[in-house]
Order: sequence, then C-alpha cells, then structure tokens
Amino acid sequence: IWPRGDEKTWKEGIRGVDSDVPSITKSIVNHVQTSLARQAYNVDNVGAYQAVALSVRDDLIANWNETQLYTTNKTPKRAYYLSLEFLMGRTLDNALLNLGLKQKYNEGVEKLGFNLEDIVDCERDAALGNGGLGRLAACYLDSSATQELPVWGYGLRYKYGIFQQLIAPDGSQLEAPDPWLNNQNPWELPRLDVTIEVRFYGHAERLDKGKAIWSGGQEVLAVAYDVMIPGYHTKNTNNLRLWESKPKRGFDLDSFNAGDYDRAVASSTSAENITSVLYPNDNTYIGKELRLKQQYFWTAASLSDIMRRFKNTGKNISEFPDFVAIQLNDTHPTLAVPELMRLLVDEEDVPWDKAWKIVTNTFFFTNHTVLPEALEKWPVPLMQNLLPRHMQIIFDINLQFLQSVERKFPGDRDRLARMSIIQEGTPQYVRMANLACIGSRKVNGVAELHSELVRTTIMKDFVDYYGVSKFQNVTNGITPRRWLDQCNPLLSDLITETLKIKKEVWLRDLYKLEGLLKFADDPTFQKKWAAVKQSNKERLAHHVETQFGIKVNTSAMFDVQVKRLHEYKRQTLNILGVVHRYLTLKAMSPAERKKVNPRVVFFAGKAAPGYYIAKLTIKLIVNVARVINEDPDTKEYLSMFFLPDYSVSLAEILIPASEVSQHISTAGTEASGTSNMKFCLNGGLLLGTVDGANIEIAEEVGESNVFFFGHLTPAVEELRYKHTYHPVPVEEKCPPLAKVLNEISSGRFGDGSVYEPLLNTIRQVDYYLVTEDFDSYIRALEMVDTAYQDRNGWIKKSICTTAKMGKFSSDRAIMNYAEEYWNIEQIKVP
Ligand code: 73E
Repeated sequence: IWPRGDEKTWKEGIRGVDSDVPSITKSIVNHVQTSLARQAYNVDNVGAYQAVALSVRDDLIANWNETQLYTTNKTPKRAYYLSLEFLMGRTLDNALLNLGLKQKYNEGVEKLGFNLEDIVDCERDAALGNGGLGRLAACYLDSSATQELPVWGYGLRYKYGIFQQLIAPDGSQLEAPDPWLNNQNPWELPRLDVTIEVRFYGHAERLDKGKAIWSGGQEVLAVAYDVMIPGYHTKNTNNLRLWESKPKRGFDLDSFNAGDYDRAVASSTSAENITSVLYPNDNTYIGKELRLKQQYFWTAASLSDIMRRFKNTGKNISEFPDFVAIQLNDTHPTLAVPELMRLLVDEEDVPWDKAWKIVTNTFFFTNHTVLPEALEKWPVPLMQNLLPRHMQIIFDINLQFLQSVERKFPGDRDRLARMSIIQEGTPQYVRMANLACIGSRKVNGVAELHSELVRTTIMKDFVDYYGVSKFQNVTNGITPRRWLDQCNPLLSDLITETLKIKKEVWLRDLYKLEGLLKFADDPTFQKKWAAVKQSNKERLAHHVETQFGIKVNTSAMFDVQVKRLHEYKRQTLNILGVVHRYLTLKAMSPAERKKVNPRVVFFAGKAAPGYYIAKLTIKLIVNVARVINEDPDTKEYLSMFFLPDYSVSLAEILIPASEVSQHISTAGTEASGTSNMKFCLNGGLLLGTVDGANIEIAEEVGESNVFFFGHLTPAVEELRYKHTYHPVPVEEKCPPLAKVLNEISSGRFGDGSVYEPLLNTIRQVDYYLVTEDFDSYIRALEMVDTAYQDRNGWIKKSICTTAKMGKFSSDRAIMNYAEEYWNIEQIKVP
C-alpha cells in the first residue's frame, strides 16, 4: 500500500534506480529507506521531517567542509564568540531559506505526499538559552556566516534546554524538563575525536617566575559537537562548537567489584552533570558551584581548542592576538582570562608580562546589564577550592593592577577598594565584571543609553583609569532572515514586489527598506500592507483557538508583551493597565462601549523557577484573563491571553501578528531589548519607555511613530530615594491605580490575598516605579487607541516603521565588531 504521494516517485527515487526523479526527492527517499530504515508506507510527518532534515544536512556538510578547509588554508585572523547561551530555535526552515532551496523542497515533499509547512512544524526548538542574550548570540552567528566572516561560536551542549512551561488551572507556572535531544538531532556532528581534558580541584604549587603546577583533583572530558551555521545565499558555512562533558574513566572498577555500584558510578555522573542543564535564570546571578563548573569547563575546553588551532598555523605565540580575537558574551566566560594566562605562563613558558599583553589584546567584553542582582561575584573560598591555580592568577593580576592604579591615583584607598577584582569581607568575592574589564581590550554596552550607563555607573572608575575610548557601544541587532523573511513570508514578498529589487539584496542590506517610504501614502499599497497584517493576525488567532478553544476577535487591535517575566520589565504595569481598562469598560453604558476600540492583549514569557514575584504575576494575568474573557458586558471589547511556553517558534507566530507591542521597563533597566526591533521590523508599533534600544528605534522611525511614556533615566534614582525616605501612599499619589490594586485585593479576580505579596511590592517600596509611571502609561494607551481609529494613519505609521529599521540588522552590528574590535576580514569561499 502506498498511502501518500506518487507511487512512481517513491519507487524510482531509490538509489541506483536510473530515473528522472529530481535529486532532492531522491535524496529524501534515500534517507527514508537507508538512514531511517523505513518503508515508504511507514512514514509520518515526523519521519518525513527527519528524512528532509538529513537531506538538507548533506548540503550543509558539503558547504561546511569546503568552508573549513578553505579557511584553514588561508590562516586568517579568526574571531570566537563565547556564550553560555545560543537560543537557536528551529533550523530546517532557516537552512532551506539560506540555501535558497525552499521552493525545490516544497515541490519535492509534495510529490511524496507531504506538506513542507507540516514537516517544518515537527522540529523541536533548540532552546539553549533564556532570552535576549542567547538569541542575540544566535543572530550574530547568522550574520557572521552571511557576511562570510571567520567566526566560530563556542558554547555548551546542554542535555536539557530551557524548561518547558505549563500553566496549571489555578494559573501557577509549572516546569517540566526539555529533553530536546530525545529525538535525534540532525543538525549536529559529533566529533568524538575532538576531546579535551579539563581539571577541577586539586592543588597548585608555585614555581619561580610566576609559574605554577596544577595537579590532582578530578579530570573530565569535553567532547565537541559541531553545529553548522549556513550563511544566507553563500556557500560560507560557519561552525558553532558545543561541548559535552564525559567522565574520563568510565567508572571505578574497585568499588564496582566490591559491590558498591553507587560509588562506582558517582564520579562519572558528576562529570556528566556538568552539561546536563541550562540554568533558567535570566538577568540574575545564582552562586551555584555547578554553574561555576560549567563556566570553567566551557572556557577551558574552548581555549585549549583555540590554542591548538593557533599552534597549527606555526606562528609565534606573541602573534596570538593577530590571529585570535575572543568576544566574552557577558561575564559568564570571564574565567577565560586567567585560563589563557595559565596556558601561556604555565604551559607555554611565556613570561608573565608578555602573557598579560597577549591576553589583554585578545579579549573583548560585552556587558548586557547594569542590574545589580545580575553582576557575577564568586566567593573566593568556592573558587579557591574548585580552581586553585586560577585563584592565584587572579590575585596576581589584581596585585599588579592595583599597584598601577595606586601610581595613577596615589593614596585613593576608596578607589582601590572599588576597582579591586576582590571585594573584601568574609568571605571575599571575585568580581567578574572587574576581571573581564581589566583583561579585555574593549568593553561595550548593547545600546547607546546602556553604554553610557556602563561608563557612568558600574565602570566609572575604570573610565577614569583607562580613558573613555576603551568603553564603547555596539547597539544590538536581529537577523532579518529569520525575523522577517522566515517568520513573515507574506510581508517579505510584498516588500520585494514593491521595492522591485531581489529579496537577496534587501535582506543583506536592510537600509534598502527605506524604499518603502515613498509608498507609505499609496492607498493600494496600504491595502496590501494591511491585508498581510490581517492574515498574520488570523494565523495567530488560529493558533490560540487550537490551544484554548477560544475564538479571538481578529478585527480587534492585537497588543503584545512577550519576554521573560521580570519585575524590571514591568508586566505588572501592563496587567494593572488591563484591569483599569476593564473597570472603565464596566462603568460605561452599552452605547458608550460601542465607541471603544476592541483590544486583545497577549502575554507570554517564562519566570525563573525560583522567582516568586514573577510567578505570582503570571498567576494574576491568567486569573484576570479568565474573568474578563467570560464577562458578557465587555468581552467583545477586551480580552486577554497568556500563551504558555514562550519560545523562538512561538515568537515567530506572535511577532508578525502584533499591531502594538509593549517594551515598558523602568527607564535605565533594560540594556537594549531585541524583540522591540523584531516587532517594529514586522510593522508593529512600539509602546514603550525611554529605555534601551527603544530610544534608537524612535530616533530612526521618528517620535511620531512610537508611543513613549514614563519618567526618564535621570529621574529614576531620585524617585527611588523619595520612595525610601519620603513614601507617599498610592491612594494619594495615583488614585486610579489604588482603585485597581484594591479591586484585585478584594477578590474580583479570585482570592485577593494570594496577590498581596505582589501588590505590596508596588504599594510599599515600588522599586520599579509602577506608581510613578501609571498615569502616563494610561495616557499613552489612550493615544494608541486614538491613533488606531485613524485606519490609514495607522497603516502609514506601520509602513514607516518597517521602512526605517535598517539600522537594526545584526549584519550592521556584527560588522561593527569585526571592523572596530576583532580586525577580521571577510573570506569568500569560491
Ligand atoms: O536588554 C537585554 C538585551 O537586549 C538584556 O537584559 C539581556 O541581553 C539582551 C541582549 O543584549 C541580558 N540577559 C542577561 N543579561 N542581560 C543575562 C544575565 C545572566 C544570565 C542570563 C542572561
């Protein structure tokens, strides 16, 4: 029985059979029958996905091999992006688009009785990241490959990615593991031959000339897995190398023979544990030993690999920085600084001062946050025990550094204490940001405002010492391939048709979108533009309907806030605004209500499992949604959804459907934000505070095309001071907000006492200034309503927004790193 597709195609697709079946179809059939060892009649969508993925992988491998061989022969300077997180999402669709094979595969699978969209939907996300920081790393890999830059990523191959989020009937977040490798992963190539020994614990014995011997302790193996990163419409295919931990010796045979099985495998499980799971905290530091183990395991394996590749070139060690640039993605890989010192001094016999010069010319450090709770500080005793040699090196670096500060600022003890890598106290702590800064050539923030805050707050003393030129800005970016062409094909086609240039051209030079401006008033173009948005709204509505069984009103305005749950991101402000709107609607007569703009509010995002207030916020959203979605008086005008398990794939459905999206952090807290760029690129308007990259988006698209509200960064500190020392009750400061809080307390949305701890954060210290920004937030929402009433005016704003997003391509950002910092050049693989 041949239940799917064309029998002849299946039969003649078999290898060795001479036929005119296209090669893609043949390759799929082959993989079904050989790699999967299945018969044609025994293939479901998942099987078809696997066969198609394997077939695409064959192309990637060919390109990857050529790229690596060609690049190795050229021995150029290379850059390495060290990141504990790479939030890749799905690969198949992206690979097809980058290879320019989507159309062909479409036809190929259709002949075999499948639909490419369904096949693409079978892929699990690779979710080895928490949020913006990890997704940024993924966008940067795409842009590096696309622009033919010799850049490799280095990370960890977690067995479990970010947890799966489930929402219990009472609105609680539940977490389930994400065993993403349970199904085979066709996108990685195990390199069992690339294996590196990494030591922990033991003792370090000082020799002369600053050298030491580190021995004893525990050794584990790092095994390489390579993930192919195809560039867009180029043969160039870069590499992302992820490390897996493995025990060096299988298990302890003595204990095994003595019948003590637990003990026999104890050390092997402890070795395997290192890369078991991604820590699910975003923007918060967790001082766990296993996390420090992850950080060292990964930096040690990566540096050893980089050193080996450098040595293969036969160059002199002093030329290391001419051939290697290493970008530290936040402080997580900072141990790379003392580790490179160790390799140079202890293993390569390089004198200390010369080694330090090499180190400080190799590293570049990106800071992603100024939130105090996110700054990494490891207790000295913990680090001393796990990494005794590194602790010595850090103390030595610190001594030399402080001596030099003392020479520049004689007698300034406070300054020395602030700038020291070691924070004094019991215990002492290692301040990773100070170490990263001292060990790097450049330090950068991720948006203009953030970089300025880095210079004037956390790194102020270092600016005084080094001069300001070491502290720069590279505003983040996003890849327009995934975040427009792939997730919004209708818009992509409309843009291509309108600009009358090839898609390949504007997707590589996003400033070309400006060409849309001259059509912004054109009624036919406006109509098409609106139709695309409508269709994307329907796609989202369909998704919600299948998930919730609730019909969504697709003529209502779609208002979206999706991101990690965090107090500084102020999802609370949004939900309190929704309650305010609900109460206002309830107080209206039916006739009055008819004049109101219907709105659907979407939320999604995960809360760190231990973040109580963030989890309570989810519960409040879910329970408010339940009440308002069922209220017959208002549900036509206001409804709300919390979509569980936010992911890259869900973002790809949500973002193109958004008409307005919210980026409403307390001014000065969101370093950049990158989803703001994604929404605007897809023609959604921005409702936000004057924070992070919102500011630069407004500069590009024009202030009249964004909805700004709230206090500015300089006011925040003063307001916080007032809140602490001269608190004013919310009833006095903001009566409408007080009413909203009281309605929640009084049980309108289920047992109010449950929410008291959350409401009290606002009533009491209100560190994130919800009470200060509430009024202007409500006014901004009203401005959004008014603007939306003017249909054509709104569409024009939407077009103008997309048209001016050229700056936010990650191609621009990565070129900035390549030219200004890494000094690497493009290599075109012939
Ligand atoms: O504003 C975002 C920024 O767009 C920032 O909060 C985020 O990085 C994005 C990309 O630059 C970020 N994540 C973390 N710190 N900043 C972080 C910190 C510790 C663990 C995991 C993530």
